[in-house]
Amino acid sequence: MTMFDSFETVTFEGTNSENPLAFHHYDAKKEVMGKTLEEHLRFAVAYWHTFAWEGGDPFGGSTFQRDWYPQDNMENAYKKADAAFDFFRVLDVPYFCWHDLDLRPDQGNFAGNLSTLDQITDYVGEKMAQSKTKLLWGTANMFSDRRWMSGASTNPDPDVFAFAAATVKSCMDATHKLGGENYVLWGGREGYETLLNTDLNQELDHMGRFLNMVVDYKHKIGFKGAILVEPKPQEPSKHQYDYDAATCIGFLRKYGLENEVKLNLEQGHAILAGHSFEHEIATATAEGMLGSIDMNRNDYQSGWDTDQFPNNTPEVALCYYHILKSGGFTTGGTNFDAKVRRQSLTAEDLIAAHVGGMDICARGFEAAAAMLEDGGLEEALSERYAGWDTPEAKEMLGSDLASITARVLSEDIRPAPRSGRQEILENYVNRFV
Ligand code: XLS
Ligand code: NI
Ligand code: NI
Repeated sequence: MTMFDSFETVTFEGTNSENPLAFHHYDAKKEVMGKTLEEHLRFAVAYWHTFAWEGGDPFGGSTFQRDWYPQDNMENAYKKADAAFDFFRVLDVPYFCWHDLDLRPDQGNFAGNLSTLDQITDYVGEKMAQSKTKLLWGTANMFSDRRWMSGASTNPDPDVFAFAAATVKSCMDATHKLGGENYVLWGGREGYETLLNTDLNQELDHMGRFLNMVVDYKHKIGFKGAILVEPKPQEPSKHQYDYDAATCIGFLRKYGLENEVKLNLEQGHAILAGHSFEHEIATATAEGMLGSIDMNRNDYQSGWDTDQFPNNTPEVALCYYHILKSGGFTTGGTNFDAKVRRQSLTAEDLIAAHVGGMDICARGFEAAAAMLEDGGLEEALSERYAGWDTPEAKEMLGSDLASITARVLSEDIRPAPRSGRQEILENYVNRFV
């Protein structure tokens, strides 16, 4: 018995259906640009928000009271896994993601953590064998326990670095064992509270060295998935080193990892960094470094990482536009790093939240595909940069300031400003969303 077993598997019923637990837009088997929506979008459920988060906030504790609480013992960890796989059945979702700590409680020492992770991932592996749901990515929670309060790989204490190395190794092994398609590192506490007690340079060097060890280990065990880092500017640390996509790309280059590590980008983190999600995605795709996405949304007024389910088609459409334009996901997918609000207590709330998120993504994705097939934005782009197709323009990039100056004088070059046509392009996008 789980809280989800009275629910049938959610099916596509189309936009005329009034059933709140049906897909109105996400038709998993529908073909768009040569692949089904299921194959394009590669949806994943986040174990932490959907099963491990108890509905607490800074002013109050658990509101959800699931029957696998308290989450401090292995018996309830197994119960939670039963519920999770029943939930995956209801959603018919192709993927899920976890942190080690979502699957089983911390044992307070590494040997205990290792053996309980082994036990629970054996169990999860058996569940996966009976289910269609696969592992999109695994990761280590190196931010909740107090041992991580001053960072993991960037901790001033080498013992914490060692504990972090052992923890990541165990989580990579577990991800590999379960056939995971990526391994993610999000550095929630890889940053600082105050520069008064922080040696920035040393911490960044340690983080670069650590990530190199992760990549070496990936090759050693023959893990074929991608290693991904997840940018976020702040929260829980006041400042996080992996601030945004551009910062991460610079970091990866500095430590020689640009061909080994890609990015897992999250909508809410983009907003916290003062960007739009499509800015982050376009920055990564421009460098061929987009790995996967954590789809959610922030409350635009609160300034926190509120991890709500997406519900804005135009925003989502532009994100998938850049993903599709770059060729779509390979190892990555759309993970709902999103949670229901703490008053949303029921099984129905949890299911409906995911159904709505999947529908919004499908709508946005189809709009993106239609825009790309129409080609209007690409045409406008090539027209805007057409001047650079001329031989003189190309030659200039290989020349120097003095010769360019001579040409400006001899040809009496006087630039004629041209419209950027922003509103016309915005109107164009609005025809599709
Ligand atoms: C937190 C992050 C986290 C990562 C995985 O803000 O989004 O959930 O995705 O550690
Ligand atoms: Ni987040
Ligand atoms: Ni995330």
